[in-house]
Amino acid sequence: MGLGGAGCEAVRDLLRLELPGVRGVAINTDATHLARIEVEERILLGQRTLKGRGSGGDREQVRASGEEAREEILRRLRRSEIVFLLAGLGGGTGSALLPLLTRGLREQDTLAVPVAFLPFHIELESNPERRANALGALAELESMGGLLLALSNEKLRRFESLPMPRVLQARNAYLHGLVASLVDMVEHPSQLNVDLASLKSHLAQSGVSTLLLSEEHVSEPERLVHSALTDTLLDFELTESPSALVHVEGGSNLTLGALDRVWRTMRRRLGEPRRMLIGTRTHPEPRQVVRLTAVVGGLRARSVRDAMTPPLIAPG
Ligand SMILES: Nc1nc2c(ncn2[C@@H]2O[C@H](COP(=O)(O)OP(=O)(O)OP(=O)(O)O)[C@@H](O)[C@H]2O)c(=O)[nH]1
Ligand SMILES: [Mg+2]
Repeated sequence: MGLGGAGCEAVRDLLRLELPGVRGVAINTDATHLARIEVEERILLGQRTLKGRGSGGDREQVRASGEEAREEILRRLRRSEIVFLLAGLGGGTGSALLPLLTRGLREQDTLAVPVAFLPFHIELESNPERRANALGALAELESMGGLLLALSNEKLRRFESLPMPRVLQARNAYLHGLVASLVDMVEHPSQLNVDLASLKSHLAQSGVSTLLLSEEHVSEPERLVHSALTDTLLDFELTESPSALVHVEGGSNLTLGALDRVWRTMRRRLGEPRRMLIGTRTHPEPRQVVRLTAVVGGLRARSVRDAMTPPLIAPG
């Protein structure tokens, strides 16, 4: 589900990549923008008050329209097992709807995964309204706990030599990997099974959690964990009491020894998490590549604090 301009564009682009069993919903207050988003379902919000022209950064007004439309939107999503909600934070629409609908979905026991694109720091530093919208939405999401995927635009700087459309493609490919692996993990049974119910109960006991993903050669279990923790576009830092769900997927050549090294490395790198749930799945044929999907809890989005620290106008 895409919320607001950036969120809707991301959903459209994500669905151009293969994602079986996933359908797209776009919600915006901007009718012209919404008309350009080709997904299964489109919802124009706040027609009466905002006249289809977007909110121009007015989070409060969108929140009021969102409250009014909440039951109707949630009703349409009642049969979905997992809902990923995508929004660029900083504007009015995405920033208002992301916490509102995440909360609503969780109240109806749907696994809601908010994906927040955090603005560039220059936007936070140079635009007090964007900053207030983004930080307000993020603080609300953090206070709810559960899964939160915060993708900082600032981290996209690692692609700075690429043209902007290619940068967004790279971000969407990364996001596609996260969505596909979470869906895959809970949809397909495995030897040490992680189903939707066990994921939900893990999340309920874990505070704010994020999703990590990596792939490495089957002979490199330590590196698999290292890549998952460091090679991420997500913005987070560990707090005092982490927890982890660690799911490893490989071929028929994946040994118990290799699995054990993944589990132990993860445990050490997280500083002895108070709770760790393990899952594995092996395919009938041998595979050179092993995939790690981890849900790590007890986090905070790093950008919240970072963004709070620099003064709005730097001296000099
Ligand atoms: N990564 C990325 N970020 C974007 C893009 N467009 C906008 N953003 C970010 O998303 C934030 C929100 O912008 P929009 O999505 O246009 O805002 P909106 O939710 O539609 O809200 P209003 O238009 O104010 O009602 C901005 O601060 C940008 O940082 C995009 O194409 N890609
Ligand atoms: Mg907009």
